[in-house]
Amino acid sequence: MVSEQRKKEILDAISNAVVQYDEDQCAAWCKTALQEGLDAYEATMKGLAAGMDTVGELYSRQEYFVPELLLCSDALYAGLDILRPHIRTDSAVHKAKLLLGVVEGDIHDIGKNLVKTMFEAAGWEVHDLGRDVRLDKFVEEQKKIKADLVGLSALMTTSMMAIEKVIGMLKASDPDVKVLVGGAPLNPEIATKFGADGYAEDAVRAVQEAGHIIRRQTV
Ligand code: B1M
Repeated sequence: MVSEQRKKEILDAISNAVVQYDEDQCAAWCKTALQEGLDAYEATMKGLAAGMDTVGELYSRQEYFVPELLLCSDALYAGLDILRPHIRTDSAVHKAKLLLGVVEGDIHDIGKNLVKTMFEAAGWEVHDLGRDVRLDKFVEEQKKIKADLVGLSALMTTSMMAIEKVIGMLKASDPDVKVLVGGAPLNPEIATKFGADGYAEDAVRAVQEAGHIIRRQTV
């Protein structure tokens, strides 16, 4: 079993590689994490996602700009490619369908992709519409797929407003549709105000909350 000190060293190295937009180092440290027995999900959240939090702070302080953000994202994805296949699956979870996307006007998809990874790891069938998704596309696809849950993500206060609109459109088309929302500007109060059936602040809680929503529906 790896010591706490070594674990911290590896997680910090993964995080730093994201911040320094070093794809090779990021991939190499993620491989080290697996070789030394770290949990792949913990390495994703406390290494890769933690690095992206620091990047966000640098961006806010105008030390990093959009090109750096993109390079950091590339480094994060290089690491995620290594870790993703090792994120533990929960075969006990009911095989359900999720229709997922980032709403119109918003191209931030790193968080949505982590959410997708966690749902897939938990055994869900995920229909990923991508980012900057036209609002009527969610309604159109939901009619075809009849997913158990629609997941909406928004990362900006501006694009967040589209969530309320699309929930209205989805519920007008099918009053029984269930919607889960998430993304940095949202919180449980806003989610409720927008008419969502659930809110989650991160990818793991999203899967847990999805389970609660589905169970509430079937009892
Ligand atoms: Co931009 N960006 N960005 N950006 N960017 C933010 C969001 C911002 C807060 C930065 C800032 O000003 N401090 C700010 C928004 C301000 C606001 O709210 N109004 C901002 C801005 C302004 C912009 C541009 C307008 C900049 C410009 O062009 N001048 C532009 C937007 C263009 C557009 O969308 N139309 C822009 C562009 C970009 C890049 C393309 C360069 C890049 C995105 C790359 C990509 O996603 N492919 C980028 C990035 C990387 C960021 C920051 C730095 C990091 C976002 C991120 O990936 N976080 C961000 C600052 C920050 O967040 N500190 C910022 C890591 C990720 C793991 O976390 O996405 O929160 P997150 O996801 C979490 C949870 O939120 C949750 O789970 C995830 C995993 O745990 N979650 C869900 C997310 N979706 C969920 C759905 C669920 C449940 C949980 O259920 C369905």
